[in-house]
Amino acid sequence: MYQSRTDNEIIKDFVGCFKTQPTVLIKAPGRVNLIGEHTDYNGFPVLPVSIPFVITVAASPRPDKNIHINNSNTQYKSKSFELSQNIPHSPTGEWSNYVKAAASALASHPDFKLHGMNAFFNGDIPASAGLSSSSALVIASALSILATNSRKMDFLELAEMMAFGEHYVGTQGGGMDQAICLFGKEGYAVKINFFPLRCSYVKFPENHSIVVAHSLVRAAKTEDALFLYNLRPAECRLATALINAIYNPEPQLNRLGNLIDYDFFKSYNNHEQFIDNTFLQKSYFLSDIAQILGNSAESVVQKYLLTRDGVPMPVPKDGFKIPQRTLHVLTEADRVEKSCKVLEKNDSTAFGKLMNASHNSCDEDYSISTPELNELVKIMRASGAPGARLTGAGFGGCAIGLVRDNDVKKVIDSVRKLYYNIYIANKRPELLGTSDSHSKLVFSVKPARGALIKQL
Ligand code: NG1
Repeated sequence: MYQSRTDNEIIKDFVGCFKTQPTVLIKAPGRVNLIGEHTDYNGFPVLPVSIPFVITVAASPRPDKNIHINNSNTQYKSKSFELSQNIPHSPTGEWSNYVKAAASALASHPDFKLHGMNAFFNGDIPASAGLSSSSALVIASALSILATNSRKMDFLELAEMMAFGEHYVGTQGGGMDQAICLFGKEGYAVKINFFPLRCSYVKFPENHSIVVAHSLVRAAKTEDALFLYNLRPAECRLATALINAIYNPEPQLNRLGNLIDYDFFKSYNNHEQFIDNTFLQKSYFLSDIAQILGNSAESVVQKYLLTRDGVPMPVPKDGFKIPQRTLHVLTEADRVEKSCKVLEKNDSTAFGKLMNASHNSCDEDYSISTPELNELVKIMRASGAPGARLTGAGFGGCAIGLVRDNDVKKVIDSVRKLYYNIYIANKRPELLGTSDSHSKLVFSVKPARGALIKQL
């Protein structure tokens, strides 16, 4: 996406396209995750904020079951499809898949008999940047379908439904992005807990902003990063299965987040001790896992390592890094809880330290950082950010810095000079040609409101 247009321009575009007036205008924001990376699908909390970049949709009902979608960005071709529970996928990477994800999920609701809509989309959230443009598109689509059908849905139920619904596009992510898109609040971070979904508000530090800088490495989860991303939930599923086999708890764990309810886990003094005593290898091959689980390698693949299409995921050549991944998830969950406590005291210094520790854990234990993201956080910290880290799935995309308002200009200037003009110009000059001006690559935001539904 990435195109700034006023609401009136979007409404005019809609009229030009569909020769009728829209009845509703929907806005769904992107997000930055302050802390709690890759914890959501493990059932541990996250702490994101909505940002003032949105997908806007103008839409009107149709009497039939067809959904017609157009986009102000001509790169995203117009498309029509019929609303049903089993909408055929467009080729991987096509924007219409995100609209179809929302449409298929809503069409599966037993109480809904939905008709179609005409919808015109515009977005100014940088894509493939870890700023959740994809989930904003899913939520914007879902809200448009609901509003043009005069249907209301509880936001918690909708967020959970769309978190699962987005798996339609092939990712096996958690529920953070859909929930923050609906529950974002100006001036606040949202602590989101899962299974079941719950949201509570934590005040963002006074006189601070978030500087967001794109590393220029695309993190398109429909391309290479899709495999890398899905491997992480898979490693966590394997970790859970190994823990179940080793401790044989009653009942069995569904996910790593269940650990905190079990005495065997509480009996350890710290997470490192639990990891050292539980996982005797640094890296696990399929054959190792199969042996511990008492299964064949083939059945491990079938149970834990299939993609959306039922195809086995490629197995990493150096094995699954189960202890490192588990350590990240457990320590990151603690950092989220500590962050909420220090933010309640408006202690941005302590929060910055937790952000820094989170980045290091994402880099060293979860292996989702890149040299470019590491350089960006180094520059942000050195130029005055009390904390800086990658945000979102990783493997490219954006880094964020927590920055005092008075230092925002200094940090942005440093990133422009030291990152884009020196580091990237020297090390990855091929990336410079691919993007917009620096003003769109590095900017500051404050926590913004969540999704908006406006009847016209
Ligand atoms: P992004 O950064 O939007 O790709 C992904 C997942 C989240 C969460 C984060 C990592 C989706 C839609 N989003 O976000 O659920 O797991 O990675 O914390 O899969």
